[in-house]
Amino acid sequence: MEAAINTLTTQFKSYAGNDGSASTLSKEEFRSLVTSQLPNLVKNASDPGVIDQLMGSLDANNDGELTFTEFWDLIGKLASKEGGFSQ
Ligand SMILES: [Ca+2]
Ligand SMILES: [Ca+2]
Repeated sequence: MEAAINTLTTQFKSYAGNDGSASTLSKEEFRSLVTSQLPNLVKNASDPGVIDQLMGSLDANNDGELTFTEFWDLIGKLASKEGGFSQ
């Protein structure tokens, strides 16, 4: 689990650092992360509408950027689904 946490935080920082705030994901950074890191778990990630909707559902404070905590909600949901856990 420590390795998984390390991967998640390292990858988040790597994508978040591409533009604007280095600690949050813009929509473009989010799209880039999802299409390259979660291509099988997020269906139709290349569809801009899918990314818009997903970003909107995760962006709790509606500032157009995802903090790690906001992004984490997606990981929790995907992991629960993958593991067959009820949500
Ligand atoms: Ca950023
Ligand atoms: Ca936000």
